[in-house]
Amino acid sequence: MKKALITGVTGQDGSYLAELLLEKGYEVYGVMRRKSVVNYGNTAHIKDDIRFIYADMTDVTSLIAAMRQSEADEVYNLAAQSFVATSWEQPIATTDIDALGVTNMLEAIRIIKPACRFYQASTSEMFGLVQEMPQTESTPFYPRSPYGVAKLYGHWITKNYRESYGLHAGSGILFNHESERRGKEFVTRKITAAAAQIKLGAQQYVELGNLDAKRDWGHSADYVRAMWLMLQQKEPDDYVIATNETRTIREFAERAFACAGFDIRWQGEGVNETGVDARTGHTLIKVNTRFFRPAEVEILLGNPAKAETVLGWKREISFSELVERMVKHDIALAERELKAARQS
Ligand code: NAP
Ligand code: F7E
Repeated sequence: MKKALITGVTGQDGSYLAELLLEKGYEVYGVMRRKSVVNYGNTAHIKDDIRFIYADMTDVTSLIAAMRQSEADEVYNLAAQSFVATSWEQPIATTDIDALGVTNMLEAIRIIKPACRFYQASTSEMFGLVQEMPQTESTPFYPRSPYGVAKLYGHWITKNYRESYGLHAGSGILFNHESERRGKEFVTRKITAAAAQIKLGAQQYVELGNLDAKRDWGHSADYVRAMWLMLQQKEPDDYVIATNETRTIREFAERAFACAGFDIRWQGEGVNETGVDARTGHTLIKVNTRFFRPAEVEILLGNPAKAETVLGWKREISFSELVERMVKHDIALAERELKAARQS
């Protein structure tokens, strides 16, 4: 039985990856941070199948202990301060976790079990101010946030340990991927949760930032398969995982609100732009500059040709299915929450 250690197991990707590895018969160990109230996050439904180890990416001693305890054959380093907007508010913590944390994990592997295979969660945010379209493994990097800069360090240190020590270490350069388990601060989930609340009359409108930004969105369940495939290859390497489709935030909102039964029409321009329901005339979307970023990544579009050819990876969940699944899930969740509130 293979043993895997997942950092960030309680997050969106960690939970889908844990499910996948459990299905494949792995013994799954998950790194969890100590909190004042125990919270299994997205792994609550499989918590009894995961062997949790308390550790923190900023504490190498705890990662060495996690390696010693798990004797992992594969480590998936998914832990991160992953919200780009927060990286301007907490640049040092973001750097400690997302940059130095990677070296901490690599050192723990090098000291305890150098034969262990290592996956690093790199990101399309490293392309930032994009230098070519679409982005591939050879596109030059130009990060635009403390998060992007920290992740670029993680990317390079992974490559460096591969070349210096011969570790089986590789990075997945993953473009945005969402799901029913996405954190509610990210724009997709913020929109689908709001559409559900508005449908049930629990909220009037949602405020968003830059509607013109374009993203290449896939589903997390598809993307964790690529992580696993990467560690099954004889030679370690870096791969872009993306859909080769890009859409604006405006388009995502139109689609999500349509799934909830609304028909969004846009009025006004810039910070005065609003999304109005054509049937009722109600304003459902407003722009608030509070959600603008100090520097923006205007467009991302990834070409996954290498992953498709070498790994045989293919995404299975389309953009429209992704949005529909998220909206349906959030409507059902909102209904349950409203019912519980009425009963209490
Ligand atoms: P997520 O839902 O925000 O999960 C992040 C995880 O990291 C959580 O389990 C969190 O634990 C853990 N964590 C944070 N700080 C930690 C620390 N100091 N020590 C140990 N654990 C810590 O993120 P995700 O969307 O699943 O993304 C997974 C990884 O892929 C991240 O590295 C992210 O940067 C990267 N990535 C994501 C995307 C995307 O579109 N989703 C794209 C490219 C790359 P708590 O529960 O304690 O907070
Ligand atoms: O923003 C714009 C915002 O926060 C997407 C992380 O998983 O993917 C994610 O980072 C876009 C940006 O994700 C709002 O300005 C407009 O242009 O959903 P997001 P992100 O910053 O792309 C990458 C690949 C990662 O690696 C990260 O870990 O949407 N936007 N209005 C808004 N964004 C938010 N959050 N909220 C708004 O109201």
